[in-house]
Amino acid sequence: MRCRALSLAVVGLLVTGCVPGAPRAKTVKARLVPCRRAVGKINVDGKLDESAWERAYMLDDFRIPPDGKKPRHPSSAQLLWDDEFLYLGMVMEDFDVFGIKKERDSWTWEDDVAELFLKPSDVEPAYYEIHVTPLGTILDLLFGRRLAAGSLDRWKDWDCGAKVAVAISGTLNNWKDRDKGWILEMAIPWKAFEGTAPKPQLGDCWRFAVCRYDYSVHLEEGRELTSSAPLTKLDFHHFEDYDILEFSE
Ligand SMILES: [Ca+2]
Ligand SMILES: [Ca+2]
Repeated sequence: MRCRALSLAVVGLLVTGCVPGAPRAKTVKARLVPCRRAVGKINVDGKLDESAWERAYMLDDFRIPPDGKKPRHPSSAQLLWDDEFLYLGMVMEDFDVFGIKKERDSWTWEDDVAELFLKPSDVEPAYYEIHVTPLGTILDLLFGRRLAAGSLDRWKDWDCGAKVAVAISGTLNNWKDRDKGWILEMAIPWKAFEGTAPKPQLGDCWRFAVCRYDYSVHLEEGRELTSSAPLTKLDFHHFEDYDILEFSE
């Protein structure tokens, strides 16, 4: 959907009027985040060392909803795009990297997990959720409408077709030592969205959030849930609070 706001090149501003697919009269306040074009090839290998990543906007202010408290284990996320793929790179500090699920579309949120939410339109109710664990296990969901329209099982037929690579710095599933964290590199083909969302054009906007479940013996409460978007509820599906990703040069 077209991004309606003008003069939105300044990152991090609270902007009014940039509403994916919404009538012009409707106003929202959301942060506009540029999704810059990937220049050169990205090898999906778990190393964010391609020059393309250097120009990607860095989201490094993950917070714990709904209070916005700073997490013990910080994260950063970067998004890029080209004609074929949407790319996500994430660096997650984690003293206790944990992941045991191996089956696709299993309950990945019971492991450490990185989650990408994408909502291409404010008019259409459909949105997407893609999880990746430290084992590279994927859960991908296309929701026709928010959760009350059915359990997760209803939406998990969708296959995002992503290329995924994970790199762990530490020892997976050994809680007795202290790990450093893990990195996710992912490329999601635009063809995965065919039928529900047109491939974005320059200037289009999608709502999005990058989120995380992090389990750790080093955390007093045993887990930490964080989001790149300023969620006013502890609910990663509260897309009204997502930031807005603008597909830019
Ligand atoms: Ca790479
Ligand atoms: Ca963890």
